[in-house]
Amino acid sequence: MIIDILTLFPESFSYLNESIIKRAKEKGILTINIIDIRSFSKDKHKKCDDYPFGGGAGMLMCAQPIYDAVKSVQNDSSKIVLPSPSGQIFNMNLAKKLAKEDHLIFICGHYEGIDQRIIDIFDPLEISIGDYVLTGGELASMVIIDTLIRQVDGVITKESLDEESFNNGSLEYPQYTRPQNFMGHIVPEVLVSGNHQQIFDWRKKQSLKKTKNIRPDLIKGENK
Ligand code: 6GU
Repeated sequence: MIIDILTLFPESFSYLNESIIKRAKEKGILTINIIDIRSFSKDKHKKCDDYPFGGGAGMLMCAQPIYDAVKSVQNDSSKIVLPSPSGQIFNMNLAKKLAKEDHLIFICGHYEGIDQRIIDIFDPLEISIGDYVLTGGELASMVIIDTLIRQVDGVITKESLDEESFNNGSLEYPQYTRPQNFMGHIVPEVLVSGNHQQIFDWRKKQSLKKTKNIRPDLIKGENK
């Protein structure tokens, strides 16, 4: 998979050089290119923002530099994503769909947003990562990319994916590692019993209990 990230803040993306994403790149499963939108500006001062027509707060990102940046990477198989607080809400299902794409282009908006004509011309998939407002699309892009990369074949083991929160519609059960006694807090007996059926049943029960408590909406299937 190739991911091109178009941004005015290329330095924000160092997180994508760490851990699982780093290994996916090393395995050749993933290529991430960070592209500076400013380098495409035809303005003599490389300006990329301006006041909104009709007035209102803040600045908007101009169409021209974004248009040229998209055109520099777009091909027939590209899917364009625009992280935006007014997009559809991101979830695991959407992450799994995006993980099947060959080429993703992320447009990171900043300031009060981007000129509507970019949306009209490219018809990007607008995705919000939740009901709150971030300063720009950079953090949201990283959240979306981090989530979808884990779903690409070969990035992490199938067992890890099967076990994690949301995959079976519930939150993950509590987990423990050594030592068995930490400051008087003892690991539940069943986990050291060696009885796999009992361990399985305990985990399932804990998972359901936690989900009922914290995310009852998941049990009712409201977020499917
Ligand atoms: Cl994708 N962008 C911004 N700026 N704010 C957000 C968001 C995205 N998702 C939730 N809030």
